[in-house]
Amino acid sequence: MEISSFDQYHQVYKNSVEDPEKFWGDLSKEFKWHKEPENILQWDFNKPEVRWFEDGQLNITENCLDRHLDDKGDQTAIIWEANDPGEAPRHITYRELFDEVCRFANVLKRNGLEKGDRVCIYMPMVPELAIAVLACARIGAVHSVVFAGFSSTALADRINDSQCKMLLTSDGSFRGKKTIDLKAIADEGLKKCTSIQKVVVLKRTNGAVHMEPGRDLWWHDEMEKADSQCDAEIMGAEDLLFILYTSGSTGKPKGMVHTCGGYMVNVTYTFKTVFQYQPGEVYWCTADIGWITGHSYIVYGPLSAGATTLMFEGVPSYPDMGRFWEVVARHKVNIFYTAPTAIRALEKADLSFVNKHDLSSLRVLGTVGEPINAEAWHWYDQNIGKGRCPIVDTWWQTETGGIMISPLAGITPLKPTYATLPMPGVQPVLMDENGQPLEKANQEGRLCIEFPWPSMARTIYGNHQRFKETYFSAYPGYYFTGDGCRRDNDGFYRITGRVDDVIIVSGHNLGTAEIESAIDEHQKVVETAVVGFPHDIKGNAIYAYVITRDQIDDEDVLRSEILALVSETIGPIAKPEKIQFVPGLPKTRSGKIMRRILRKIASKETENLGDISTLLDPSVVEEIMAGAI
Ligand code: 7RM
Repeated sequence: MEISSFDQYHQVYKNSVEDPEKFWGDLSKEFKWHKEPENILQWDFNKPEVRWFEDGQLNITENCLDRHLDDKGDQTAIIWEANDPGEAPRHITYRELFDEVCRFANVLKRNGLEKGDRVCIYMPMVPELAIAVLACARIGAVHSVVFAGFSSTALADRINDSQCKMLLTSDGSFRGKKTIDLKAIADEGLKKCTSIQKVVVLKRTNGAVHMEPGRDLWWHDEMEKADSQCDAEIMGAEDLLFILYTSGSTGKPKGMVHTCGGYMVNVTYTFKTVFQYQPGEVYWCTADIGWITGHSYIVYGPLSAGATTLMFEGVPSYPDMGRFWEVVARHKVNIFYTAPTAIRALEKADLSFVNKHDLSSLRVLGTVGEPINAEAWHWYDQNIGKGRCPIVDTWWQTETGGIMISPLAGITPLKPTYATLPMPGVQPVLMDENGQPLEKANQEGRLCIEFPWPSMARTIYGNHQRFKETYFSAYPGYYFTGDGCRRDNDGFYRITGRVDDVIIVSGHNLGTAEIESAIDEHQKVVETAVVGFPHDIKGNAIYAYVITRDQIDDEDVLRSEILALVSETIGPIAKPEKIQFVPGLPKTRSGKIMRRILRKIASKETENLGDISTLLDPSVVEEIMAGAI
């Protein structure tokens, strides 16, 4: 079952798809269950309905905490690195984490929470956020983490959608040079919420906050009163573990529902297998816990695997562009997992920010979140991995819960920009426009999955119909990912981007990612986003927003060089009609470009841009609008 060679991967993969129930059933045996599952899988993609390990009973926190206490009680579970490099890091052992989680679980219980109640968590990246998540899971309350950079409206919408009973937040948060008054934002949001009965507030910045009598409680006061003995609630494998909101194309966020047993088995297995985690290694995923990557690969996967997981409160650019590398050196990080957007931002900075830090501890690098362009891949490989660390380009989604297509570190041959091969148990299919599976090599289509896997989302909270329409209706009998994908001669998969990002120019389908990669090859270009806009003759034309490395002397010269490059690499059909040089792009925190906004600017429909409060930096929108052509 262990995979340590490429041949073994093929063998395990083959077994896993020939008998998925045996494959996942065997994997489930290494966990602590109160009742071991016998009923491995029920499914029907037409309803859709998927149930894994249904008669199994467990608590995921016993797997993340209790079961490590005997042999790893004194091992560091979480290393915490503060926003400010001057503030001392924290090292929390498995035993300490266990105690804190149990105590906070008692706080939740004493304040009236029961199994099945929803809890909204709106907190900075401090260990207490992980503790809050695990404490909810301990008592069977369903957590809904909302990224602490989101606005009061975004917070209120999410609280209301799932009728959360409690909010966990902090007085404020530190992000780079900024201090954010999180509690004030939460209070603003709560004016629109009636379901919240209690708010527990962690002190982080020591800023002045309003405490609503009868509703608001201090975290530290509550913890003082709490006992550190808290038996885990016994959960059915299909009971809800968490809801996580992901933005939908309509603007109304979808509350993706994940359940206990399958999620646990899947994220633990993928964590160990993809990164080839070795006992004692320090693993760092730079994502925020407000994103699925943080849920699966900062908290649940690593802790269930007994790993040491690093949590970072800050941003890559503070106090300077070398912060990530300084943290790698300081904590001797072995495995480093980040997003292409971060790599491209750091690539812009002077190499001295990299080279003054000792990165020799690194063994494996990873990326997630969007297609990585070849240039960023090579920069990461050469300058961070020094040509000796495999890069795992992991493709997956909030909806899939865990990694689906990815190299296994040191095992799968790498091919830049390719997520390579499916994980054992994952059965990808490429579809043509008519819903026919593409069987041959070297074809591009829409990526679907034809068989359930344990960590898949079970529904959209309160809206099963939307779940069915979004994921199971385009290709009946298949899960549709929404991504375009190419499979090459070796059977390797390359994700080409969201299919709703495809631009049809004079009847030709052009993937935005392909055009963007071509433009990014220009040495003066750092990053590009392209969108379509209506054109009288071509139907659509291409509008490119380009970030350059330095100030440009002659924009028109660079424009013609870019056009020549696109012509050469893709063909004249893909040449942008307009090229605008911009200081930044409208991105979500996880690095996804909000093309919806760029499309509106390109087609000069800027009256109603929709909600832009979930952007990393909403101010770039103004700047782009000011320079629009
Ligand atoms: C984990 C996460 C999901 C979407 C997905 C893709 C894109 C993610 C990659 C990728 C190319 C990758 N969850 N995506 N990983 N595209 N290569 N390695 O990102 O729900 O926030 O986003 O992200 O389009 O559908 S997510």
